[in-house]
Amino acid sequence: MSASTVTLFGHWICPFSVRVEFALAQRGIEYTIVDVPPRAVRPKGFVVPEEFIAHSPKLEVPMVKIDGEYLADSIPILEWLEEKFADSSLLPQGDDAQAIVRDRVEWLNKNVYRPMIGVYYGTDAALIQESSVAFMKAMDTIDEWLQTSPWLAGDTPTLTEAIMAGVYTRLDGLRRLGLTGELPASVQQHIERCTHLVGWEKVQWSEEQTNDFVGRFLKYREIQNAAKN
Ligand SMILES: N[C@@H](CCC(=O)N[C@@H](CS)C(=O)NCC(=O)O)C(=O)O
Repeated sequence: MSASTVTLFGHWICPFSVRVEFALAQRGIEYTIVDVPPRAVRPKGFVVPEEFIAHSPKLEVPMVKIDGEYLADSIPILEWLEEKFADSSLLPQGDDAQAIVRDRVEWLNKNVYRPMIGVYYGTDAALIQESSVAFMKAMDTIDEWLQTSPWLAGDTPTLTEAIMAGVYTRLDGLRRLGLTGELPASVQQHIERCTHLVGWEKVQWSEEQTNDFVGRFLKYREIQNAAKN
C-alpha cells in the first residue's frame, strides 16, 4: 500500500472535481480536500490559496497534489491516479478493455457533459430544451452499453463511472432546472448501483446542496435574462 500524500483542490459543485473525488474514494486512497470554490460560486472575500494560484495553469479545479507534485485537469488526473496507485485501478485488465474505457470516458466527457452544462447554464427555454434532448440522446447510447454489462464498460466499475458520478449527483437539480425526458430503465438501474459504491458516499449531494445548486443557476438565469431585456 502506498503512503502517498494526496490533496485535492476542488469543490463539491464542480462536476469535474466530483470525478476525481469519486475516483479517490472509490479506490480507498486517503486524501485531504482544499476547498476552492469556482469564481461563479466564490464567496466575497474568499482568499484563493496561494498554492492553488501557483500551480493550477488555468486556475481551474480540480487540481491534485501527490507527494509534492501537482496536476490539474480531471481526465489527466484520473490517469495519473492509475499510474500512482496501480493496486486499486479503475481500469480493467488488458489493453483492448482499457481502450474501450478511455474511449467511453472521452465520449461521455463530450456527449453527456456538454448538454448537461447546456441545461444548467441555459438561459433560454428553447436552448434548455435542445440540451435536454441531446442529454437524453446520450443516455440512449449509455443504455446500449448497459445492455451487455452491469457497468458502463464491463463487469466492474471503471473511470466511466467516475465521469458519470459528476452527472448523477446533480440529476435532481438538473430536473428542476429544466431537464426533461425519461431516463432508460437501464440507466436508472445503473444510477442505483452507483449509489451503493463506496465512492458515492463522498460525492452525493444533500438536499441542501441540490437547493444551493438550483438556486444559484436560477439566479444566474434571472440576471442574464434581465441583462438581455
Ligand atoms: N477541463 C477541466 C474543466 C474544469 C473546470 O471547468 N472547472 C471549473 C469549475 S467546474 C473551474 O474551475 N473554472 C474556473 C473558475 O470558475 O474559477 C477538467 O476536466 O478538469
